[in-house]
Amino acid sequence: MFYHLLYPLSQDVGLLNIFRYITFRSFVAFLAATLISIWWGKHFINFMKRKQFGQVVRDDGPESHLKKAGTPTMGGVFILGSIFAAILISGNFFSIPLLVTIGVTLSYFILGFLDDYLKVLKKNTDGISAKGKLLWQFVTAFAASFVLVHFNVIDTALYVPFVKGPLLDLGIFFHFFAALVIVGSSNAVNLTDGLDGLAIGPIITSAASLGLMTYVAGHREISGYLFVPYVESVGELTIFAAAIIGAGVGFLWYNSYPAQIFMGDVGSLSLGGTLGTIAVLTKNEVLFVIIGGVFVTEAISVILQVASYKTRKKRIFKMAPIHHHFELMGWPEPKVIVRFWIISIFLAIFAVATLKMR
Ligand code: 57M
Repeated sequence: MFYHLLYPLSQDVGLLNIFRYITFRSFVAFLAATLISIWWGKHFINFMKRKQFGQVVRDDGPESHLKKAGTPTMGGVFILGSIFAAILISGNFFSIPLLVTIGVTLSYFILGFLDDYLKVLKKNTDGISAKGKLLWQFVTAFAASFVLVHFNVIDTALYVPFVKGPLLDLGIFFHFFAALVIVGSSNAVNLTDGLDGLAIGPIITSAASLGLMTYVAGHREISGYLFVPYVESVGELTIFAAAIIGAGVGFLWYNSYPAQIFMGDVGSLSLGGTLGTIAVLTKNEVLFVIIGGVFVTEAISVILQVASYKTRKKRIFKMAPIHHHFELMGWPEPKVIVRFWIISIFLAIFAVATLKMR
């Protein structure tokens, strides 16, 4: 809004020229998202408590989780609400990358909201069927990929870390690849969201790392200097990433152990989809496996556990996803959480460092 309303006035009021800069608008988005989410979070938690809309906890999980029953959930409502408010304040809505990323985020937000609504408010613990969720996610991801390629925002080439230029052109298969990244990221974040603050920590580090990638990819000179593919107006996603960090910090204010609220599928599915979409838009799908390494490890632990149990009737981990395995090994919940945060910080820093290793 400020960009569209105030920047044009910069002819007369020179100071308003500052709204031209992505760095300034990203700082405004970060600050706005942080303040809005801290303020909104307090009221949302009280509302969910008054309505007694609390988490239903399955009894087949770790013993320590049973006391979490009734904790308010669906915190993703105010996380994404704060993000969208911050983007409304700072974003340039003439950017196709921004509009497409908002579209994917909104679609997954609605999916997660409906799933949580059925589980938490309607006490129908199953929510939307797994097949129904996957169909919704893939249709959204395919649509986003086709729009981006159709409008020549991105090409269908595959880029990998440490290699200058495209590795190969995926052609029509790029849409399946891009959809797999977006849907996989959404579900991996969803699986990770099983301990207080465990998902939002790596979401913040991933948004910081990807946010830097969007700034570089959207800048003609810097992208050329670093041999990074230039993507027109993808720099507007730096504002989106800054808003995610701000709203994430605001959410963590309440979700830190012992959590006063969980983000719900409305938060994990949408934020995971957003990160995957940003990775596709900056041609960093493979690097995102490193950036989101905690999410990838959690998802792989489930795949391995289910495959092992189905083929050998034996478990590899005490319980999957892997955060439960460490809990059952006797690690206190806060220790599992902070150690996963430390790993995600290192992965994000390493991913940024690869920009110079091409
Ligand atoms: C998403 N949801 C948490 C909360 C959060 C195939 C199988 C691996 C699926 C998986 C599953 O059900 N995943 C669903 C994880 C749940 O959190 C809610 O869900 C939202 C995220 N989608 O926002 O609303 C529980 O997680 C805990 N929690 C916190 N703090 C937080 O900040 O403590 C969440 C956020 C909450 C709360 O207890 O109730 C979840 O764990 O369900 N299934 C599992 O993850 C189960 N694993 C399992 O069955 N493993 C099997 C096989 C299938 C691999 C095995 O190892 O043999 C575990 N989860 C549960 N019970 N609930 C263990 C059993």
